[in-house]
Amino acid sequence: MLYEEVDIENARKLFSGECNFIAAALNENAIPPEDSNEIAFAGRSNVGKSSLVNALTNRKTLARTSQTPGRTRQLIFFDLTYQSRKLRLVDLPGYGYAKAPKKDIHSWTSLTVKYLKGRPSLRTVCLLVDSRRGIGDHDKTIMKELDMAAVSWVLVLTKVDKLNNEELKKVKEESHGIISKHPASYPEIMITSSLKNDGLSSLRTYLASFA
Ligand SMILES: Nc1nc2c(ncn2[C@@H]2O[C@H](COP(=O)(O)OP(=O)(O)OP(=O)(O)O)[C@@H](O)[C@H]2O)c(=O)[nH]1
Ligand SMILES: [Mg+2]
Repeated sequence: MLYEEVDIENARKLFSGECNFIAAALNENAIPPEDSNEIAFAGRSNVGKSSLVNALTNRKTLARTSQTPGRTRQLIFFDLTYQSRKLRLVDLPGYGYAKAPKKDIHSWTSLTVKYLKGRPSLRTVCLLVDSRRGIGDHDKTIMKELDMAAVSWVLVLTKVDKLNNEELKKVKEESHGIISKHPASYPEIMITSSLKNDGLSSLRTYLASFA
């Protein structure tokens, strides 16, 4: 096997290995100790964070999903284990959904922001953007915050099953133009559909490199 094939196979094994719920944190005290490398899933409410965690791990009901924005209210920690390799996945509450919406980052839960900025075991943040909407102002604010906190992140476009080729090309170009200005961003964009399982193997392979 080529090196690349070995990486893909190892990632597949890790993500289909054991996956255990560790904690649901509503306050700082409930955040588990930093005993493994972590990957967090961030983005607007309803963008598909919980669905992506389920699709990556091939489990339909691991993380709770909903058609109504604001489903995930806590920081949810899951541990993936395969042989001696471990990776912790963190499903975050979404931003941009509030009865009285504020445009700035303060409308996101302060616990989430505190977590993202002060977690040395956090290896990277998957920043999810709905491919139909493209990158919005709120996403740009988060990108700047992550850059300033020197937390690396990767842009993940979601729900690409809803786009035709032309629309996909356009959002990819626009997104590349934006992320290229951000020093903490991974230079490649992950193009995904949790519904159709598109792009999941590449994303798993990238994330498994942090295990
Ligand atoms: N067509 C399509 N729909 C999707 C996809 N991923 C998620 N959805 C739908 O989008 C809605 C929101 O999904 P969630 O995974 O709950 O979104 P979330 O980002 O976790 O939302 P919050 O927890 O509220 O922040 C659900 O109705 C999902 O079925 C996808 O790849 N394609
Ligand atoms: Mg959710």
